[in-house]
Amino acid sequence: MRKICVVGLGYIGLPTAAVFANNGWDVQGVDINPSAVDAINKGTIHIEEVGLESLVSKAVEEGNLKASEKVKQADCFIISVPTPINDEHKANLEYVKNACETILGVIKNGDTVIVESTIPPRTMDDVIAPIFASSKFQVGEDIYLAHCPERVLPGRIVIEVVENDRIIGGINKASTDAAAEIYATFVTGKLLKTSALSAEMSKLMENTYRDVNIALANELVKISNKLGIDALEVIGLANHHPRVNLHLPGPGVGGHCLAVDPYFIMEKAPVESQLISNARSINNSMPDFVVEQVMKLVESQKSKIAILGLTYKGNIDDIRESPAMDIVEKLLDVGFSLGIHDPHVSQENLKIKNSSFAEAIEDAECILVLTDHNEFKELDEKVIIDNMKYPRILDTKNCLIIKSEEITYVNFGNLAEKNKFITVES
Ligand code: SAJ
Repeated sequence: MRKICVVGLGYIGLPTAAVFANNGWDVQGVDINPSAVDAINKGTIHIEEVGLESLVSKAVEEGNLKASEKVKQADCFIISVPTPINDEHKANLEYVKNACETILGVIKNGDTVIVESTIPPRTMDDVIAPIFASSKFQVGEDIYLAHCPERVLPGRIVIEVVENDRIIGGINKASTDAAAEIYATFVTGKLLKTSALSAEMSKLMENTYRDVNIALANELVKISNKLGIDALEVIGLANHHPRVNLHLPGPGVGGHCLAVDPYFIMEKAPVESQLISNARSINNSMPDFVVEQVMKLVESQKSKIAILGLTYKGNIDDIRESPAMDIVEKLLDVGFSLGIHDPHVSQENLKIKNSSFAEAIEDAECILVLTDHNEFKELDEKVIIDNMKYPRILDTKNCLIIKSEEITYVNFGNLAEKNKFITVES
């Protein structure tokens, strides 16, 4: 049985390890977090992902998946550790470099090292290859190196890791072929063979494409607000064109991918990446824009606002880079008092209080919807009318269905129109 060692057992590494283990590989999972290692060895998981627990417990039970804190000898190594950005918006490659250094201690002739972590362009050639070149091995001849970025969507990881087409970018042809042969053991999508450099850039451009297009939709909202146009209607109409796909506006762009990956390109070519950089600024400006709109809907800067949703998108529990968290801070800085409700986020992950819906809206002058969780689509309108000071809603995700005319419903389509008509009762 061939051996594979997966370094980093997070949202990507653990599903990858489990899928390999269920497809004929002897898998060693490695993580620096002892409680993750412990949980996995018991056949349980430390993260939330649909279908993952049964995959892990089957693999552990059959003896094909073991976790530890140390890298062990294997025929293939997969690096799936985080590459966060620092305060200067530069990629922090320390985790990836450390993983390479530890692999260097056990690697042997004929082995393959695959980096799945998202990395800035040229990282394989300029950072990773030199680490292995410092050993006794000829890189690309004795050992093989490839970048094979993942493109899975949280909530569908277990399915997409198998079914999605996969980019396989070796630092030379022998490396590409070696990595492709490894993924061929379970990927049912196409294996797209290329260079490491093209693989790095393609991954970054996929997420940058979305970030730039979301910025365009957000800019449309600001323009429409100024000119008295319904931006959401315009998007609907324009998208009837067979070759147009305007994205959806929102309170900003969050998550660890779209809000991060464009910076990896900007870091390497700052002068050339003007559009990408502007798109980042536009999306980063949305929390301020939302706060400005809230100010127009309330009586004073000490009013109570009810926040619905903290996660970076709907129906997940992830608050990383979430614009909602940013908006909460900005509203608190202004002096508003907040009632906060997010049924997907547990209190232990928050410094602020996560209340029930009823408690959050009690006496509030405005509900501010920041995430499109399914639970928010049909709210109890009577509870809103009976318990709020003024029944007003600003829905930045355009996800609510409001029937009652007693409730003032504002979204990014009717912002300009509603702002004109709202008067504060004394
Ligand atoms: N958003 C909008 N308007 C839209 C679409 C999204 O404002 O029209 C916002 C969301 O609310 C959220 C953010 O963008 O704040 C990102 O959400 P997302 O669902 O687009 O992306 P992620 O970050 O959950 O996952 C992405 C995916 N990439 C693409 O769809 C190109 C996924 O396939 C990648 O694997 C993942 O990034 C990654 O790891 O790179």
